[in-house]
Amino acid sequence: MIKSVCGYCGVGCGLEYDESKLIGDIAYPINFGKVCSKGVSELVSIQTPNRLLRPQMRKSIDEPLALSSWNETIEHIANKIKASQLEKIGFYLSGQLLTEDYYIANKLGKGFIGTNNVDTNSRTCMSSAVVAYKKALGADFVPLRMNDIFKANLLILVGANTAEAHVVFHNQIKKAKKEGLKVVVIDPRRTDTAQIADIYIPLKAGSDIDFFNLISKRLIDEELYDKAFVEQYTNNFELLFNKFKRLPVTKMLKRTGLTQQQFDDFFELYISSQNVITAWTMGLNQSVQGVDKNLALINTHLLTGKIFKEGNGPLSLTGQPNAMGGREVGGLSTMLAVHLGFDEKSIKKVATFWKTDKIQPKAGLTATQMLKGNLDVLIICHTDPIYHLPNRTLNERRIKNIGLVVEINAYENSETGKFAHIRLPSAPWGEKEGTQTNLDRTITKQEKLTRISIDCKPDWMIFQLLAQKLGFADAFNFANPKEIFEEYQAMTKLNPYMDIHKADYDNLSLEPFVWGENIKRFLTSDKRGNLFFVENKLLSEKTSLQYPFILLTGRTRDQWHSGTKTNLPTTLLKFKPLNFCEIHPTDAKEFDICDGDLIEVSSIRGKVSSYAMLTPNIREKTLFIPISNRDINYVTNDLLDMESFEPDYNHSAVKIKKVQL
Ligand SMILES: Nc1nc2c(c(=O)[nH]1)N[C@H]1C(S)=C(S)[C@@H](COP(=O)(O)OP(=O)(O)OC[C@H]3O[C@@H](n4cnc5c(=O)[nH]c(N)nc54)[C@H](O)[C@@H]3O)O[C@H]1N2
Ligand SMILES: Nc1nc2c(c(=O)[nH]1)N[C@H]1C(S)=C(S)[C@@H](COP(=O)(O)OP(=O)(O)OC[C@H]3O[C@@H](n4cnc5c(=O)[nH]c(N)nc54)[C@H](O)[C@@H]3O)O[C@H]1N2
Ligand code: SF4
Ligand SMILES: [Mo]
Repeated sequence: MIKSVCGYCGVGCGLEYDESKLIGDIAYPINFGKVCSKGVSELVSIQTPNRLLRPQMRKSIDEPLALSSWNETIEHIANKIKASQLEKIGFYLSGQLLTEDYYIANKLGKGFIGTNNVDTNSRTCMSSAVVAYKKALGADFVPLRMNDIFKANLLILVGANTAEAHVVFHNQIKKAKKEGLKVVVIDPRRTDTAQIADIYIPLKAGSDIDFFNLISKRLIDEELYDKAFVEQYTNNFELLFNKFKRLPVTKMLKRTGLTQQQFDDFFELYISSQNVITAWTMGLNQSVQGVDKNLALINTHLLTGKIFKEGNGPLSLTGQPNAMGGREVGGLSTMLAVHLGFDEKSIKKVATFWKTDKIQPKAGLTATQMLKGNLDVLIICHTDPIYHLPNRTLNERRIKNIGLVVEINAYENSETGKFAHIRLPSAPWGEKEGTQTNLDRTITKQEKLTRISIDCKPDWMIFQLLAQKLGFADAFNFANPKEIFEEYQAMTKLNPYMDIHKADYDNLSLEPFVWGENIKRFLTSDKRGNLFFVENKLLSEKTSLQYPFILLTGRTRDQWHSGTKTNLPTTLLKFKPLNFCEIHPTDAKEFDICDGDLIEVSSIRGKVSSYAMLTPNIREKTLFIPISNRDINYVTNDLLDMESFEPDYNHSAVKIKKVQL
């Protein structure tokens, strides 16, 4: 029997593999034997006909791909890199990579090639939370754990559909409810998650800042905030106090679409709850004001002092299995490594550790800027930017301007593959080993369960081959993931609060390691949390007579994003439909649309086909299409938050029409 962990979502459930069967690990401290449909079927996808099994190359994307050898292909990439200017080389990584893959790619890009254009799909996912945690708490640090819900009295889930996106955590919420936890769900859709809520708040999309400011204002006006905590541990209270005096309360409430009674009912529960956790995901992060939304939420915890205490705090629910590990290693172009930035002191520390003088002193391009960067070489690994970036038509045009597009993937049916000059086959979950950090700082280990298919290689090895070909063999001579992890562990010592060096690689699959458990204070230089005054600036795309609906996008329980692994003919999955458009019956009637009708939803940028799903569970003039519809991003807008550079996926103005058959 081999113990491993699931490689899908940020919960990070423990699995046991026995005689080719996967089951939940009862002894594992995160899931205690529970798993969801995706976890148990991890192995099914290894054996699909969609696997990418050999390196392939072509001169132009108009030609078919031809088989090539590893040596020839890696040499071709290395030559292109050598002939390029540093700022014209980019690495587009993924929160689904293992820590060791991430470490090598970051070390190669930022440390040895000398380009800081090393970023990840996490930019589209939780970069708003990263920036907000840093601004408010002083570091990108999740100050509580999932199991704190068993110590809390109230859990507020805002813009998070745990029933579909963090399934096993959702089961735990249900369990905690039996022990007295109250749950509030804030979402423009009455989701499956909302079905378990004590109070469901049908907020209008895009009005979360108003909602959290209403809470903070009321706390201040009625002197219900924690004065001693605010005085001793926070900055900027005076500013907040003065600004809040002039807030247009009636207008704000109107923007949320809630009645005074709805807000008052919530506030009564809120203020009578001793221990409060607020958890959020894409409903807040993916926004042109994603950082501000996070800050408005964190303000409520700083004002009430409900942070760094058992059962309290702002809990960002990271989506991908190792987005956290990526953040720690330095997988974002806006940081260097181990949470260090591009200041002179940090660069010196990292350069000395890596024994290099190539590190550039400024942040690189973000994932959301990479395709328009006129790059010579873009290496894309474990992610599908053409599928996932907003305003797809534009991206399809832009990617064609890149001299060499290299895609490293374990499956051949991605959307980006259509634009790649080189495709390299990697070994997926089950064929490789390495570590990942789940959403609450728990470092776990995936184990190799079967042999590697034909010509595939683990991602770290592909980056190492390239590094060696580029002449950096001395710095890239790792024999296995354990050696990489141990070098990374030594590196974490450069950052005093990172105690990852205490973990034991060999023991991780039996006993995961939780880093940062002793951090019970703000990590700012003055050890105080920062309050920020933020306002809803209404910067998202606005509806009009021509485009009268707001389109929301998000997850379905049994599908993993583009579905290269989960949307398979042979799969055990697909319990839930994958292409539907939730629409309120009143709106459907206006457009003469019946349940199941084929419809077309379009924005000024493009269109997508879907099937109408009539439901009173969505607000009027709001639509929802899941991202299991691969064409979704032809429609979405490409506005970005100017601090986190995260897209505004949930607020596109669209129109709808029935397709006449
Ligand atoms: N089954 C499955 N699970 C997954 C994934 C998957 O592909 N499939 N992906 C993983 C990843 S990478 C991520 S990031 C997470 C995402 O996890 P979640 O963010 O929980 O999932 P989503 O469905 O994207 O969106 C959450 C909710 O935000 C709501 N929302 C939209 N706009 C607003 C708004 O303005 N305000 C508020 N309050 N709510 C709003 C939507 O209606 C939706 O119900 O899921 C992870 N888990
Ligand atoms: N409209 C809209 N767009 C969104 C979102 C949204 O909510 N709405 N959410 C955004 C978010 S939060 C996210 S995280 C992104 C997700 O977007 P993507 O990261 O593009 O989605 P995936 O389908 O998970 O892509 C992972 C790729 O890795 C490949 N792969 C699987 N295993 C391996 C392996 O071991 N090695 C390698 N090299 N490749 C492998 C898979 O075949 C797949 O092509 O989408 C973003 N885009
Ligand atoms: S909840 Fe997440 S980590 Fe757990 S089995 Fe499901 S997909 Fe895997
Ligand atoms: Mo994500």
